[in-house]
Amino acid sequence: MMRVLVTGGAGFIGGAVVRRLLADSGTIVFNLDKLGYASDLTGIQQQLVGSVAERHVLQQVNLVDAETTVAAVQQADPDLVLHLAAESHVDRSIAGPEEFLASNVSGTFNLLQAVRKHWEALPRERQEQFRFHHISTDEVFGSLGKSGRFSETTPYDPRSPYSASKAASDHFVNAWHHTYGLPVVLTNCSNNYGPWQFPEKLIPVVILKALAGEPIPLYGDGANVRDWLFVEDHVDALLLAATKGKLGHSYCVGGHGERTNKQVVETICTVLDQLRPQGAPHAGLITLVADRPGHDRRYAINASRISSELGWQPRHGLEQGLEATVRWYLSNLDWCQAVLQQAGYSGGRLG
Ligand code: NAD
Ligand code: TDX
Repeated sequence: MMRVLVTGGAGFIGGAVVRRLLADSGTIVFNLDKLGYASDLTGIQQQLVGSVAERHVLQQVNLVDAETTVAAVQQADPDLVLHLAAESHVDRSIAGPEEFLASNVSGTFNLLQAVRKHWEALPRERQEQFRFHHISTDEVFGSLGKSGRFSETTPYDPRSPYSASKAASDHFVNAWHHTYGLPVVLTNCSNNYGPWQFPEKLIPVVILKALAGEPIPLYGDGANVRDWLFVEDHVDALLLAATKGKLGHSYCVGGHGERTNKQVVETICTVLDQLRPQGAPHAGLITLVADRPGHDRRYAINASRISSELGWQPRHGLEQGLEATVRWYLSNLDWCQAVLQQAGYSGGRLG
């Protein structure tokens, strides 16, 4: 049975990866996570029925602690590592950048050292099959003007504490490949959305504010552009890249889902008008608020490498994915309240 170590498996995307691995394959999953404010295991626990439970091992570990990280990697004894653990919210990185340096840079460094030690000690056959997949973001490439798209050859130009920390982690991963021969693959993905996303990111914030009849905060002029990808489509890409991607290569992943924030927010409001009519259109709640400092204007991805080399395509269009997401949140409002309460976050402006 293949042994897979997923870091950040109690988070939004890592959780989707863990659920897919448990559902689709004969893998044993070691789920390493510090169990921070954005972590929640409800979706995974719903799946731990019968023998599936034996294929999920939770390791509560903070990657900032080098010794515990080494021990966790040794216990997992992995054939494949999917590294998703990171502080992920740009607004929080503006308010408190230290945690991003610690988790995203030192945490990745500690994991690389622990994984290298493990990989170097593997018997030859397992060593040749072993892979380390680092999950990164399109934000490392900076901000686009009106035209053009990011690709694997775009120079790095991170502009927020979050993206600077992710860029640094990408460089460490590449250095461990070039210097020590560690077999790595990287992916740089655009904005994800879908079920189980902690309600601090744009899409769940908009849904919850609209349902509460509260102002929906749109930063700046609302014309910033993101390239939205449904989280399950990202999982497809990650598992392909992790298992079939060329070693030492990176792959850009995007949803062909470029929209302004205003368009996204208005679409959610229209879906809510149909599913939860409240007398007046929800769009009346949209309120322009002070811009995010250093707010990147536009992200867009050219995903032709992963598409031509690995045959990946997103399966969900944005409008379809957004409607499914709104329906999911409407059915899981208790979960939203529970995770917000546990995190001690009341939905106010961050950053
Ligand atoms: P998330 O915040 O929902 O989850 C991250 C998880 O990592 C959390 O459970 C957290 O506890 C864990 N973690 C953080 N620091 C840790 C540490 N020091 N030790 C152990 N665990 C730690 O984030 P997400 O949206 O699921 O993002 C996952 C990864 O994907 C991140 O690396 C992020 O940079 C990347 N990414 C996210 C998006 C997106 O749109 N959400 C897009 C592209 C790339
Ligand atoms: O209340 C809001 N109002 C608003 O206008 C929030 C929370 C956000 N925004 C804007 C800022 C961005 O232009 O919406 C856009 C999306 O914001 P976020 O959901 O915070 O995502 P973003 O900053 O684009 O980063 C996300 O995508 C790339 C993830 O959080 C990162 O982890 C990932 O790397």
